[in-house]
Amino acid sequence: MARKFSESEQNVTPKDLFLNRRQIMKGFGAVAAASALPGMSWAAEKGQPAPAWLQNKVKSTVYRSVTADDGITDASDARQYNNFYEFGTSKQDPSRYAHEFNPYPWEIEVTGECLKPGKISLEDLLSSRALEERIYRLRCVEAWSMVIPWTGLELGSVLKSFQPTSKAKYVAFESIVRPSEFRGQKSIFSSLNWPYIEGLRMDEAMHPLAFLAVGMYGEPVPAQNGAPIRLLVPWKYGFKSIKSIVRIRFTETEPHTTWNLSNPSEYGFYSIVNPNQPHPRWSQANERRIGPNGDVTRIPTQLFNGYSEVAELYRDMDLSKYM
Ligand SMILES: Nc1nc2c(c(=O)[nH]1)N[C@H]1C(S)=C(S)[C@@H](COP(=O)(O)O)O[C@H]1N2
Ligand SMILES: [Mo]
Repeated sequence: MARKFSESEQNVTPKDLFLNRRQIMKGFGAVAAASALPGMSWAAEKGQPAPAWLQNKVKSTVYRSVTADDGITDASDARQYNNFYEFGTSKQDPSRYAHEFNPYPWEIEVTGECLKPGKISLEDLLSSRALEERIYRLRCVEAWSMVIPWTGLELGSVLKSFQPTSKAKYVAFESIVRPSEFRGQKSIFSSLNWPYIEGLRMDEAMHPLAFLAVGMYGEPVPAQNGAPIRLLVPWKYGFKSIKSIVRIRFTETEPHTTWNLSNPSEYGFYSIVNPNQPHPRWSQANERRIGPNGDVTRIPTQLFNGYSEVAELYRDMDLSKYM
């Protein structure tokens, strides 16, 4: 099921060439080929099909950037072993109940410290923008990880278009609340408070690695992975990578975030992947990598999940103090 990349495809755009990517990316027609592979119709089989314009947009991505050297996780694993508490707390709940969520059409509301607040449809947000592909490691705070190819946009370029003011020191993101489609939001024993909220400091959000994905494995993001648009902050624990975003809010003060509110001593605002900073209940030194062909190996966890170029963001911070 996983997309197979040729040796040359995997090697042409290593992560350290990232900042040069606009020069090197021309001419990689790799993604178009993905749509021809079998097993690519998951969204149609298991969830609500994405509208044609979105399928075409994702499939028309013609260049690639920021690859991980690591082998790519099978699409079937990335789509069936998930955390999305709106659907339930087990890893299987999101794919099992994905079909109950209909994300289309979609709108995002932008509020707070910016000159261009308002509502924007997903279609308008994407219409004037070219998508790119990023292959990112995703490291969950629970100490498992995957390597997933995403299609989408640099977060910073999207945020800039709303013209944040000088007062915008942080940006918060909110996920959808729709109990009629998310059984995890219906439960009286609700696991978390809704909406799921996450946030970044503005300079983190503007870092070129911060990404908004609308596609995964060359297809629109399936419901269980956060359709139709979700965040990826690959140097932070997975819970920062909020799914199914309906609201973006620019703020002057640090926003309250869901996991931090639910358990402040275990989940901080920064949540940087750090093998030297154990979780209060377990070590973060290693992770279970769910790799190609479903093979699971135990590998050492890297500081910043290996994305050391973000270190400059935290130059003046003692990372052992800021969880
Ligand atoms: N709205 C929302 N976003 C969420 C979550 C969630 O429960 N709800 N879980 C987070 C966690 S803990 C992880 S590890 C990743 C998992 O993403 P994946 O299922 O696409 O691999 O999504 C994150 N985003
Ligand atoms: Mo996670």
